[in-house]
Amino acid sequence: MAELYPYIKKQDKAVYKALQGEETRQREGIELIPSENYVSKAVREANASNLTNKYSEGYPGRRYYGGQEYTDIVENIARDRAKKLFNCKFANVQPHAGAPANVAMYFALLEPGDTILGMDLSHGGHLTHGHPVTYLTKIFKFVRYKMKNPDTGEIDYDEMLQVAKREKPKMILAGYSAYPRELEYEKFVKIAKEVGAITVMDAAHIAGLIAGKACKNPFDYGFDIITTTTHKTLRGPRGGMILTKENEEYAKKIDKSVFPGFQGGPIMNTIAAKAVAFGEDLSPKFRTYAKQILKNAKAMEEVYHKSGIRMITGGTSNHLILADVYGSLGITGQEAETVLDEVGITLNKNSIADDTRKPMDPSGIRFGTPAVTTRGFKEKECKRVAELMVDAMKNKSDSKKKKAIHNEIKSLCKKFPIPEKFV
Ligand code: DSN
Repeated sequence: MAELYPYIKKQDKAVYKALQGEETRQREGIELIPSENYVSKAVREANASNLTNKYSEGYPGRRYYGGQEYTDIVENIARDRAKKLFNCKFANVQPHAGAPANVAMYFALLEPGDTILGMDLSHGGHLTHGHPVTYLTKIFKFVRYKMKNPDTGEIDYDEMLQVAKREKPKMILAGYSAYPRELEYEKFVKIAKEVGAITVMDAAHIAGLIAGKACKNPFDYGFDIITTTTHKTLRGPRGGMILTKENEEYAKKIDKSVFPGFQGGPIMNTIAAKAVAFGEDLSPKFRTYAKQILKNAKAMEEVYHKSGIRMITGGTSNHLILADVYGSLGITGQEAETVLDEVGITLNKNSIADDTRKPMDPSGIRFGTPAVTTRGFKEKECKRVAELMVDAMKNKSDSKKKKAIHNEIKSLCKKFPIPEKFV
């Protein structure tokens, strides 16, 4: 293996050893966690750049410290590219991650005590959409809509309308971390208009699919706000972003809420990495990548169908699959995660809709294709990986079989090394 971190190697053996181990893990294993991906060397260079030395509180042209001639350039590039990618008027690229982006967005647009209508958490919603373990529930009132039927996945828009009329939410939230279907954004907007609510899409999982035109853009259907992380399908550094379609008042409130409301100095090296990633995302190659993610997920869906494994919503129309392995194979989500780890496949256990098992050992597994598609996998390889997954789960105690599967996974990874550049 080429020497990756020569300075760390000389100075700090303990950290070096861990980074090298992680390098091997990433190279030799298959990454199916649907919220993970690989970034280009250019994005990594920007993220490790000299901007880590700089404080830049404020926004371009309006900073609290001197020496901002280059940080302003970088932040403006990131903002302009983000606006182009999502076809909107305003972008705040300073949120440190997805959760802080959502928190800043709530406080920008709502008052304490206001009501937010979001997806039932067990049906695919996210912690920051009002899980009782978060402090957000001490400040705002969260009310819920659900899927009509977890086996088909259609959202119950009639229920959404009823709850909206009854509860008068100030905000209607779409966007989920474990929901494998496209959304009918026009229905959200219609209901929001009826009750005077703001529409927000938490697009963290599918932002790259929207930017790459493989999924619909909520702004085209009248959504007001999109929040997202930048490190999933967008293939950028770990970070967050808030986009506003056209309402300048919302955008101003969001800027004030991110800084000084919630954050101090922006992480300018990460903002440079966001700029570089968004530059890559604007390339025609990125559109091909986004479409291939969907085709690869469909190829895996086919294998799960054939194997008789229940998938929540019946399959997938995006990058991820949520499979009820406990109901179908009698293996818990935790057991499946562990056995797949043993054969070099990383994914996560996940609760399924209305799960009767506990979150730390739920009935399901969640997996997706963004990272393997970056690696160059097409339908053929994804189908094979799905077959190997099913084989491993069915033979969880057969060490000989698991060794053979692990060897096949390793040789597949060798054939498809992690790429260094995307444009
Ligand atoms: N942790 C992210 C995910 O895996 O979906 C969401 O926060």
